[in-house]
Amino acid sequence: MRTQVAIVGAGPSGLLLSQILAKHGIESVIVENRSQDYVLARIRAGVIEHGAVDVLTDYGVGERLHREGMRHDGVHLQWPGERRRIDFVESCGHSVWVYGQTEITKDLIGTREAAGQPIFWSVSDTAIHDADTDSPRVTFVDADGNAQTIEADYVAGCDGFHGVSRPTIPESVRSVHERVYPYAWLGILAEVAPSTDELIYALHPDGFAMHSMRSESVSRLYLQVAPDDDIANWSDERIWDGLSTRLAIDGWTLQSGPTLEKSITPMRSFVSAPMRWGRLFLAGDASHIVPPTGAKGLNLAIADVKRLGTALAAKYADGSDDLLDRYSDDALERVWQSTHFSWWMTSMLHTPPAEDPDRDFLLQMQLTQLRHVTTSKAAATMLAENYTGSVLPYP
Ligand code: FAS
Ligand code: PHB
Repeated sequence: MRTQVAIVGAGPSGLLLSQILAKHGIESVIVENRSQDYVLARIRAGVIEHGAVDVLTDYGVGERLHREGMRHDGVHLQWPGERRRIDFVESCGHSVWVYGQTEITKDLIGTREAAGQPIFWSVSDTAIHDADTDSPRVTFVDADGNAQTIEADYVAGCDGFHGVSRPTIPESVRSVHERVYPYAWLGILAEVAPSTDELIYALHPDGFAMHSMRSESVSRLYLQVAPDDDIANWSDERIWDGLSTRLAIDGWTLQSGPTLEKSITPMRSFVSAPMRWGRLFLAGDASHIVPPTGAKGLNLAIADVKRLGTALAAKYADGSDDLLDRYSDDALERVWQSTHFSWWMTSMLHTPPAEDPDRDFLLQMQLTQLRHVTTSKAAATMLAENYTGSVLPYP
């Protein structure tokens, strides 16, 4: 088969790219190695930058977000004995929205399927060929076991951290920067009304904790755990005890409820450059990973595909290569800004492991940082601009 853009991966970046391209009259075919049900069941991001909300709205997949999502104008930062609020609107004039990545994926799949978008689910043996020529190809085995080939003008690698796209770029061309953190996140989805109006990020000697949400009846909460910990060690009772202790503050009570999902996610910062090789363009987690503390992963993926979609549209419209040639450098500017912010939030809010010789000194630095960012207008504005995504203009 032949198309204009072959997209590997039906996560938020692959699906949104196909939607953006379609709005510009550009055809694409998506191949995904998981089933549709598996992709729809994944619990991931929850905080959406205002610029990302504008992209989803402008490309016709924002209606339910505006109807069911929650606009948050601030965030709570906490340490033992203190909970203080940072007002985003007062600090930088922008807000964020809380709306599950699961819902965004549902909206995108619904919209693409209604538009007749070819998506091959449950494929295997995906491979990208001749990306450094004018006629790249993607080969795969479809769900029925048939070998298939897509000939395309361009290939978009939207297949996440463990995909085949990034390794298609020769190692001699790639430069990788990585930090693996000495802790992980245990996340739960719980059927209980949130006990807070806005997110709470808490530093505690026992470890970081966070209270987020998905709706007025579903909460999302996280605990810092050891990177090699096993979810089997964490009964629901132990999880709620940990959350109550770490989020405790006078005059406030955490409501607990039935756990719908629980899992442990490792934490790393990872950037692979360049994000383009010949006619292969990487977007989202295929090229970069941030620890979720800054709520940046999904937002970066959306910014990447807005930028890539616009560049491809310009190429097909008037033959100009300018935006395509600038794609990697321009995208990496936002990637590094978000990578720095996510590392800074993670370092400020997570308790160093017991074996760290500098633990006590680092904790004093973190407490000092938290006091500063919640009292200094300049420091609060720095956090607000980065958290809302207004620190850099959206592509
Ligand atoms: P994805 O990984 O979502 O999608 C890639 C797709 O490619 C997958 O469907 C995969 O199955 C498919 N694929 C892989 N290999 C393939 C192959 N060989 N052939 C075909 N298909 C293939 N980000 C935030 O902004 N805010 C948050 O609050 C937040 N919380 C998170 C919590 C958790 C637990 C996790 C894991 C991540 C979180 N993130 C968060 C980051 C997350 O949202 C990612 O950044 C986002 O899913 C990136 O989207 P994609 O680039 O589309 O990659
Ligand atoms: C979430 O709601 O899942 C969430 C929110 C903020 C983060 C990470 C995850 O920083």
